[in-house]
This record gives sequence, structure tokens and C-alpha cells, in this order.
Amino acid sequence: MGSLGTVLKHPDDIYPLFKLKMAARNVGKQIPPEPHWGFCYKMLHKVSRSFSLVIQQLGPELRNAVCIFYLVLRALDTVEDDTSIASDIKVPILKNFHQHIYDGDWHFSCGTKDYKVLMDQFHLVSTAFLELGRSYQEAIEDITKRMGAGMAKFICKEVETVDDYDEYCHYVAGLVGLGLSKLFYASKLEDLAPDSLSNSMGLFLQKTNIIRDYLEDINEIPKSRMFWPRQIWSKYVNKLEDLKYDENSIKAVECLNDMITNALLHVEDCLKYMSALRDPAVFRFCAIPQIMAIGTIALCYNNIEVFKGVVKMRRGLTAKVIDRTKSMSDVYGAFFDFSCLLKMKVEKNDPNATKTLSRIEAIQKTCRNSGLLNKRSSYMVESKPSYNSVAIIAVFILLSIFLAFLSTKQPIHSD
Ligand code: IN0
Repeated sequence: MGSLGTVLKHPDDIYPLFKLKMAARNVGKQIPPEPHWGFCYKMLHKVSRSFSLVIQQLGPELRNAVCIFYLVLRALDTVEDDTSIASDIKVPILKNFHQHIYDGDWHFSCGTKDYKVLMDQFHLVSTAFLELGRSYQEAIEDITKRMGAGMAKFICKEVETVDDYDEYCHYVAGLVGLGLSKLFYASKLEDLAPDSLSNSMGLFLQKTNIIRDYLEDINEIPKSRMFWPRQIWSKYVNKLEDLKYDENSIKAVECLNDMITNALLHVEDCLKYMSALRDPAVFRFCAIPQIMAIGTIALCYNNIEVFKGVVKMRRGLTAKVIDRTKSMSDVYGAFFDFSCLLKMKVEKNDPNATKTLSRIEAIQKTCRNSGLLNKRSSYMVESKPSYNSVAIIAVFILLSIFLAFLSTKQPIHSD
């Protein structure tokens, strides 16, 4: 459906979308004057539009540390992802990356588009990194070192077992959770979270990405890199790419549901991690991506479209999540609603139906037991267009007709 059609079907998306647009415009105007910080914030905005808005809402000290952490990780990722670099060149770069961030003269050109610019101008990220407080630098260095070594290990290793899958996700995302928890602690805004909970926060996000991005990853040129573990997909097909062919659609969806059931294992840890946060900005920063992930999971479950194209939450729903996530009651509410949607999609004849349903039940029980479920407004239930929204649409239409009328009117010449 086109974007106008989508908006007409969900008129209560209009106000959050408008607010998001305004917030993005304001962020664009607040780029710091120093060239290195200006580059970092412009780059952050380019590589992650909506997420950069949430980073901008953190206090200045923590915001700078998270911005640099994010860009360093994106640079490491660019090296890992570039299939044109030979392994014997790539492995030492990944392993030594934690040293390169201290070296303003270090440079390695790779990646494409915005990522190429990030790599070519990496000295500006280094300059900004060197201005961070020592405890922030140490946290970023430690995680970059461990992540680079983990990525190097998986350059020549396939993801065979579910343990390999958890290990790979730990390196590329669980460690991000450990690093962020260290940065929050260094800012004195939060207590230090247990590593296992921080790890689960990253694993839930990364597993959601890996599930959602099946087609994009398998179709990658020149060579696909896949992270779905053989231990799971081999129950359904002989080769991972067989999942995308129409004749295997039943097996493909069963395999997808198996992968989703695996990802649901991390949800309770994530809820526990978020419930311990105290600072409102840190809380929103953590909670928004998690709600987006459970929403994406609910959308992908039992959905053959994952093997045919991109399955993403509509922009208006993303805008609503960003607008409405303020407290733990919003998080429990969103997790409860999206797991209801998930539950409705489980079919009895799915080979993992019992396991999936029991994981959904456990999540819903945690949400109910919080005692916070009634203190929120649900954005899942499709509300009928309210008078307010209808009025907004009517004004839009009238305004468009008026503007169209003005632009077609001939100028009056007085001779
Ligand atoms: C992230 C995470 C992230 C945010 C908050 C708390 C976290 C705790 C543990 C681990 C990761 C945490 O969030 C981003 C979200 C993001 O980038 N979203 C994209 C949308 C999308 O579809 O990709 C956007 O453009 O808005 C995230 O996905 N990752 C990430 C990377 C670095 C940092 Cl500092 C925080 C990537 C990943 C691999 C999941 C960890």
C-alpha cells in the first residue's frame, strides 16, 4: 500500500509522524560547531536515522560517549562486512582495531556510500574519542578488542550449532550491551547491570535482525554470509537458500517460527534489565529498540513475506513507539500487546507450537505480574479513526485543494 493509503488506514499515526519529523529537523540544526564532533553527529544521523534521535536525547557527556561507541562499532562492522577484503588482511585489522582508535593517523579505506566516508574520515572519530573521559575510553577500547577478536574467529567459521549462534551474537551484539552498561555506569546515571542481562539485550536485537534480514543476506553479492544456525535450518531443508523457493514455503515458515521461538528466550532478561534502569533518557534509549524488536518479531512470525522481501514495521508505528515509550508500564504494555498478536498467529500444527506458546505465556505472565499493565494506552489495537484524526485529514485535504486552486489560477494583468 502506498504511503497515503497507509496513513488513511492509520490516521492516528499522523501526529506522531509529524512530531518525529519535527524532532529530526531540530536534531539536524543542532550539529556541534567543532569539525570532528560535527562529522560524528552528521555521520550518526546518516547511518541510523531514528536511533540517532534517541541518542540525542541523552545528557551531553553520555551522548558523546554513545555516539563514538556507535561509530567505532559501525566502522568495525564495515571491515567485517566487506567481502572484497581478503581474510589475511581483514583478520589483523579486526584484532587490532582497539589500538587504531587511539591513532589519529590510522586509515583503512573500505565499505561503500556513507560507510566509506566513515572509514575515510575515521581520524575525526579518533579525535573525538580522545576527548572522552578515561572511563568511557576504557569501556569502548575493551569492547572493541573483544568484538574484533570474536569477529576474526568467525571469519573462517560457519554458524553450525545454536551455541555457535549465541556465541556469534554475543560478539557482535551482546558485547554492545556489556559496553553500554559500562558507559551508563561511568556516567554515574545507572548501577552496573549484570553481564548476562546486558548480553541478552543485544542478543534479542541481533537475532531479530538476523531473522528479518534473511533475504537481504542470502542475496548478498558477491557472496552471501549467513547466520541462521545449521542445527535449526537443517531440520527443514538441505541448503539454507532452499528456504526462499516457493516449493518449500511450508518448511520455510516452520523454520522461521523455530528461529523466532529461539529469540523469545531472551525477552524475560530484557524486561528485567529495563526494569532496573533509573534515568528516563537512558531508559528510552534502551526500551525503544527493544519494543521495535518484539514488534518486528510479531510481524515476521508465520509470515512467508520474510523470504520474499523486506518485512518492517510501518513508519507510523515506529513513530508511535518513539513518541509513547516513557516508562516501564509502556514497555510491559507493548510486550504484552505484541505477544498477544504473536499468540494469535501460532497454528496448532506448527512443529514448535507448544514451545512457542509456553514462551509467550511466560512473557505475558511477567508483564501481568508487574501490576503495571493497566496504566498505559495500547497502540496495537487498531482504533477507529478518532474525530481529531478525521479533522486533521479533512484540514489536509481542504488545504491541498486550496493550494492546487491557487497554483492553477492565472495571474491577472492590468494593462
Ligand atoms: C545498539 C542497539 C542498542 C540500543 C540500546 C540498548 C542496547 C543494549 C544492548 C545492545 C544494544 C542496544 O540499538 C540499535 C538500534 C538501531 O540501530 N536501529 C536502527 C534500525 C534497524 O532496523 O537497524 C536504526 O536505524 O534506528 C542497534 O540495532 N544496534 C546497536 C549498535 C550500537 C549501539 Cl551503541 C547500540 C546494533 C546491534 C547489532 C543490535 C547491537
